[in-house]
Amino acid sequence: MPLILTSQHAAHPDSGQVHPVPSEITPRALYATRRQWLRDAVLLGSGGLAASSWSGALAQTSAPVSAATVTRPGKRAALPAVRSSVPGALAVDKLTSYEHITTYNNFYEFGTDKSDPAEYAHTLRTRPWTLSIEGEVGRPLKLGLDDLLKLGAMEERIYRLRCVEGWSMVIPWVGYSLSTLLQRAQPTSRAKFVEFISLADAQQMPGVRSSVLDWPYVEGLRIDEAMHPLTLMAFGLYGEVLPPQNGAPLRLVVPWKYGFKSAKSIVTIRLTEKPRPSSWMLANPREYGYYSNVNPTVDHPRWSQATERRIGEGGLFAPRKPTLMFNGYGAQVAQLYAGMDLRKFY
Ligand SMILES: Nc1nc2c(c(=O)[nH]1)N[C@H]1C(S)=C(S)[C@@H](COP(=O)(O)O)O[C@H]1N2
Ligand SMILES: [Mo]
Repeated sequence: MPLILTSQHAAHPDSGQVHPVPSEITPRALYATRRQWLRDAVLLGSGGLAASSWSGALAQTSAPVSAATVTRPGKRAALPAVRSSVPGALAVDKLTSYEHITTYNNFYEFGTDKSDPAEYAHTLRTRPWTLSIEGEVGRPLKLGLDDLLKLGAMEERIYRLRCVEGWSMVIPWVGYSLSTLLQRAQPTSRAKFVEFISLADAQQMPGVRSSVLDWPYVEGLRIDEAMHPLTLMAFGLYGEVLPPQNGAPLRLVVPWKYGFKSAKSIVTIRLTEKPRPSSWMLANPREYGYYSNVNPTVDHPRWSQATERRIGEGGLFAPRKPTLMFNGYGAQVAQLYAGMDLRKFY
């Protein structure tokens, strides 16, 4: 039943409403269904079904169940969302647990151990927060967090995340397409690339005092990659606002690229005519490229990329999963790279 839920407001991404708004043209029956589903989601969400019931629920229904229904009970502010209708946005893989997603992190601004962000990121102040959209835009913007939260209809997206280090997770994000945000700033015809710059404040981020990377953390996409509907501006996960260790209050998620492309705690988005090298390219150009599309046939200089370890599924000796080209999103994104040698343009 709920599959039709988001198609309508996907057509109105700038409705300015966090909650979906019924359009006048929605047939009454569909609208009723939509409202009922939202009520169910809210009820189940506050009831706090355990994440482990996810696979069971999947087995019983033909359509994937909203992760809003597996929201953790009130640990952080709820961020209501409807399931995305963007093709490929709802992976049916078993969800990684909230515990794993929020305790096994890469966020070097808080240290380089996987457990450092969960331990230290509580010092991140996420309010007030201002995002600046600048560069090759007709309308430069400075947006506060409350404006950002209202700017697009919140969708749930279930994405695989593949880290270049060879592990992966399945994360139910909440957010809206980055294109919704970029369109607001009216990119000029010279806007060919988009740069994402994370906060770098040594007062709040102890890792910024180390020279492991050149701060601030900078990542980039080609404009067509940035405008692709799968490219997500995420504000939450598991139906709640992002915890700091996952990049609160807003972070990028580009599911077909290695995880490091998905910059956390973003303060500036700059549209440019020329690409700027990312922090990882500057740190080690031999190991990290600009595109960094997930590609099982192109090995990292120090390890194979053919397989991955799904965090939380079995111990160290559990069989590794084969890594999929474009992390399994090829049907949606392969055409962005038509004619390019993906071994060369890593
Ligand atoms: N600012 C910033 N963004 C970052 C990182 C980082 O160290 N700093 N690490 C990246 C890497 S390597 C990965 S795999 C993902 C991890 O996201 P997660 O901790 O939410 O799973 O964030 C990416 N974004
Ligand atoms: Mo990563």
